[in-house]
Amino acid sequence: MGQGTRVPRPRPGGEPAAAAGAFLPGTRLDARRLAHAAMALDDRQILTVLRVCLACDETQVTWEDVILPALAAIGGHTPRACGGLAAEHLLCSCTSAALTEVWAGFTRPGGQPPVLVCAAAGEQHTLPLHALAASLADAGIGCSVLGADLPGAAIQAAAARLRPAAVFVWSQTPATGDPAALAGLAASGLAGRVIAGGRGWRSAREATGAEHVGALADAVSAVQAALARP
Ligand code: B12
Repeated sequence: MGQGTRVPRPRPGGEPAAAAGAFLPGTRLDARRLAHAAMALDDRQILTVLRVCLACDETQVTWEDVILPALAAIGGHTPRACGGLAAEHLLCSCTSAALTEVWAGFTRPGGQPPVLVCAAAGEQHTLPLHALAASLADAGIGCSVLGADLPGAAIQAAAARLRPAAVFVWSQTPATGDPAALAGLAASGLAGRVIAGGRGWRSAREATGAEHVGALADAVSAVQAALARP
């Protein structure tokens, strides 16, 4: 997709509106369909549910109303010995793929400074990065997703090359929420606005020079604010 805000795309496979409407995008029914498809290890069905939801609603709606409940159901309550681990991994890989379809098809508008999105050193939880990148595409903002497990020095090196307006760093658990990495990045002056997201930064909220955001919409707003800064 080119520049400008993202518009809902045609339903995959050109399926009849009535059949696609049975998914009721934006409702908990989609979350249940997603969780059931994951438990059945049915990757086609997982992708279909996700693609229809993402085509009909903004990413934030699909993320919060469909994907997060399904992740909580699969990742939180299913005994891993009963196949839950494979279901969780399949759900994650399909979710990454579907969200990537949204952001990878979007070209950064000419004149927009770079925005970097990555996970902290040791961090393998990357779904929020894809959710943010897709939401930024919805808002007409392009970004580079640097992915999982990025040491502070590597983030700084990327920032030195690209001189982004903002760098978003995700930490899911305290094991990867090292305040020194955030502080070093902010102090380098290379990263523009440093935005920290995820539960892992809970113990690192003070004196890092980073802005902490608690929700997807807040992360999008923080990036927008960074881009609006002269
Ligand atoms: C998917 C998943 C994985 C996948 C990740 C795949 C991927 N590509 O991302 C894999 C299998 C790799 C994985 C690995 C591990 N995981 Co894991 N994982 C999960 C799971 C199911 C979902 C995580 C997720 O993406 N949640 C979505 C996030 C965003 O939800 P949230 O944190 O609730 O979000 C809150 C806010 O952050 C905010 N928010 C929501 N969305 C967004 C988006 C943005 C941009 C922002 C700013 C905010 C925001 O709102 C929410 C409410 O406040 C959770 C359990 C669960 N139900 O959450 C466990 C969980 C996070 N994992 C856990 C663990 C222990 C691990 C492993 C250590 C397991 C192991 N023994 O190997 C490893 C660690 C790997 C590593 N080094 O990072 C624990 C963490 C416990 C802790 N507090 O430390 C959890 C909670 C499971 C559990 N109950 O024990 N995991």
